[in-house]
This record gives sequence, structure tokens and C-alpha cells, in this order.
Amino acid sequence: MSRLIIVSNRVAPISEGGPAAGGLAVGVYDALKETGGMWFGWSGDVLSAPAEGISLEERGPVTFATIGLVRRDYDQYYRGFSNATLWPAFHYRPDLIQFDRHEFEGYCRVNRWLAGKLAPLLKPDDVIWVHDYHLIPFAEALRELGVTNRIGFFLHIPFPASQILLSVPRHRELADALCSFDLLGFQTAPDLRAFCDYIESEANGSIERHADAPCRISAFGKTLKAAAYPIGVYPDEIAALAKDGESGRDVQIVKATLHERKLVMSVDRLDYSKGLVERFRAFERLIEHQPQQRNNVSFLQIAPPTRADMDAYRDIRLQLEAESGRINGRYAELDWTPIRYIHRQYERPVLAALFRESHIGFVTPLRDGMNLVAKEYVSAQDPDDPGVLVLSQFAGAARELTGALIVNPLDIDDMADALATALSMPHGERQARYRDMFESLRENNVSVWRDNFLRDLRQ
Ligand code: GDG
Repeated sequence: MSRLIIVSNRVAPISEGGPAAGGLAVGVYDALKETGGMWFGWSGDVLSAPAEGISLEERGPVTFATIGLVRRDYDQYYRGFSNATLWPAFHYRPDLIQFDRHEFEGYCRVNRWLAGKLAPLLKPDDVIWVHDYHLIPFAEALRELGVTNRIGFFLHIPFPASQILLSVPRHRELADALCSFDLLGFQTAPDLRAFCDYIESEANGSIERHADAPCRISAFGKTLKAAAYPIGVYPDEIAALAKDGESGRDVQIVKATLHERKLVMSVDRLDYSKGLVERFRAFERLIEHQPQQRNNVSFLQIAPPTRADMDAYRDIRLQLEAESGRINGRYAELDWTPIRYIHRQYERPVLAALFRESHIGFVTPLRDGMNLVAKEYVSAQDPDDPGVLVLSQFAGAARELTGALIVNPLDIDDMADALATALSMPHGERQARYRDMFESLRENNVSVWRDNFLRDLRQ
């Protein structure tokens, strides 16, 4: 069997218990542990002088191959074009798009540089799987170096509608670069459709569509395949983790301080795409319109920091601090704080156990490629007494988790109503919804996601 080479912007520092906050790291690491292979990318270090070489570290069947970035590369490639241009554009936030042509050039330069570092490590039959928006030009760069291996690309975030993509300067070069891969994978059918629409309407390309196989695309003088591969989790592993953690200290503290109140819970990287401010307001609306709930429920939001050195992320943090302070100031009692907002990371087993303890998983991104937290929440539930998932229609996961209460994250009343419905949902209905969702998570777990993608890439 050929080796699997995973390439992603960030190679997660794998600690005991798995990677910390970040869906790509979680999904990719889970997928790679089983097959073994190499994971190549940025170490997360920002260096004052260019890195001399790659650091290679073996952990069981996985070799981690990492390299640091110098400050200018970090600023242009990572903070700049990846996260100040592509991230907002692909999450339907053209109002937040910043563009600087030097950053775009830095983005392409770093992709070529990384490709140059990987090429000498490759064997002829390696299969290369590149992940996410930081690395759109990566296959083109490898091809320029003469690499002829199969190269696939999976986009973890949404692919935007053509009219949004058109607002990104140099969008044509990006689409052209994407077409240098042999296979493109998207999270959902709408993302795939958006890409195909761009190819047909803006790039003069043609698409051959097949019912149960990837479509075939011809554009920019190249041919490739594309399909949707919704990423999953390992639900049974998460369920076991959650059950084991029940008696843990953190969970006991939360339980003791709840005084029998029900718990609504959310976990997100602190990102403006996650709809946190609207979510806080929806919880406020619930306790405003239904005063009897005030003594009945608490809301726990865990939001670890991410990209904290960027303006848009500082803004969302300040906004959230102001909102939680305002709402708590207005409604808190001597023995009850409505919102517990924690800007810090927790260990995976603690999160799983807290999910199991909570009556509602409140997952309401404004846009999300998939959203693994929604899947983890369902996985962690006690089958005898499961909680209810309230989920945004704009999370990719909403297409599979149809047993959730689906809401529009911009409609505060809709979300508050869903919380009220969830709080009073009968036991039988909670179980039926949970069973449906758990089954679908089992059927489409991370291995299925990986195996489907790699099967299509190898063919
Ligand atoms: C991108 C796409 C897509 C969060 N806080 C902590 C922590 N986490 C873990 C969660 C989950 C992961 O990080 C977050 O994954 P999401 O999928 O929810 O979101 P993104 O980070 O935006 O991921 C997303 C994903 O890639 C995969 O394709 O679903 O749409 O945006 O696993 O549990 N983990 C720990 N401590 C925390 O405090 N240990």
C-alpha cells in the first residue's frame, strides 16, 4: 500500500489526548492515526531567521515533518491572505475582506517554498492529501517541481457563491490553481455546487455530472474530479470518553455549582463566523421572555482564543466580553450567573464529559464548513437520557444531523424559541432524535470520510 502524505498549514502539536482546539487538526489526526504516514506543515513557530531544515518526529505510525516560518511569511501568508482575505470571503463576510497584493504574493511564495521542502521527501507512489484554504496553490507548486504523484485537496471551510468569490482579487488564479489537483473534496453538496457554478459561469469550464461518483471538470486546460465528502467523528470513542469523564473533577464542580439547574453548552474557537454574539442575545431573549426559566437554566460558553493577533478577532472578543457583562449585569442573582463565558482551552475528555452533562448543545455558527462540535455533542450524550442539539442551518452538519432543532442564527427569537422547546422536550422525543443522529454519525465516521476520499483520489 502506498504511503499517505498529509499536508496542512498547521501540524498539530499532538499532546496526550489528541490535538487541542481546531477541527482540521482533530479530523486529520483521527484519520491519520489508523493508516499511518507522514504529516507535513508549519510547526507553529515564528522564527527570526529562515529555518535550516525540517524537523522529523515519529509518534507511532505517524511521522510529523514540521518547519517554522519567518515573520514576514507568517504575516503575509498566514495572517494576511489566508486569514484576512480568504477566511472572511469563504465565510460570506465580504465586509471583512482585506486585500494586499504583497500578501497574495507572499501566500504564493510560501506555498512554493513549502512544496520545495516536501518534494525531496516524497517517494514515487506516495499519495498526497492537501488540506484547506492556506494551501490552494500547493499542487501547482509541486507540479512545477516535476512531482507527478496523485494529489488531492480537501476544503474544510465553505466554498462561497460565485458573486462572493468574485470580490476576492486574483480569484481566477486561485480557481486555476485548484484545478491542478487530481481530486477536490468539499464538505457538502452546496459547496461543490458553488465551485461548479464558478467553473461554468466564470471560467468557461465544463462539468460532467455523475449520480454516485465524483463529477469530472475540465477548465483552465486541465481535467480533475470533485465531490462532497462530509467529515465525521468517531462517535463511539467520544461516547466512551464522555462516560469515563463523568466523575472527573471539572464535571463535578460544574454540577455542584448548577444546583440542579439545566445546562446549555457551547464550545467554539473565538471566531466571528461562529455566531457567538447572536447566541448570547438568544439566551438573553429566553430569560427575558420566560422569567420562570431564570432559576432553571445556565449557559456555559467555552471559547478558546484563536488568531488573537488580528484586529477582527480582537473586535469579536471585546464584543463578546461586553455582551456577557451586560447580560449578566442585568439578570444575575446572588446565587445565579446566567452566562459563564470562559476564554480558555480545556482538555478533550473534559469537554466530552461536559457535553454529556448538558441538556442542550447550542451550536449556531453564521457559516461553518461542517462543525465538529455539533457531532461531538451528539456523540457524547447518555443514550438513556440524551440532551438536545440546537443547530444552525448554516453549519454543514445540519444536512446530516436532522434530529437537531434547526435554527437561523440571525433570528434571535427563533433561537430562543428552540431553547425553550429543547428545555421542555419529552424524554421519548429526545431519545428518538438522538438515536437517529448517532446512527448517522456511526455510518459516516472519520474513517468513512477518509476512505471515500482516498478511494476516489487513487482511482
Ligand atoms: C474547521 C472548519 C470543520 C474547541 N475548543 C476546544 C477544543 N475544540 C475542538 C472541538 C472540535 C474542534 O476543536 C473545532 O472544530 P469545528 O469543526 O467545530 O470548527 P473549526 O475549528 O472552525 O474547524 C469546520 C472543521 O474544520 C473540520 O473539517 O468542521 O467547519 O471551520 O473538535 O472539540 N478542543 C480542546 N479544547 C478546547 O478548548 N481540546
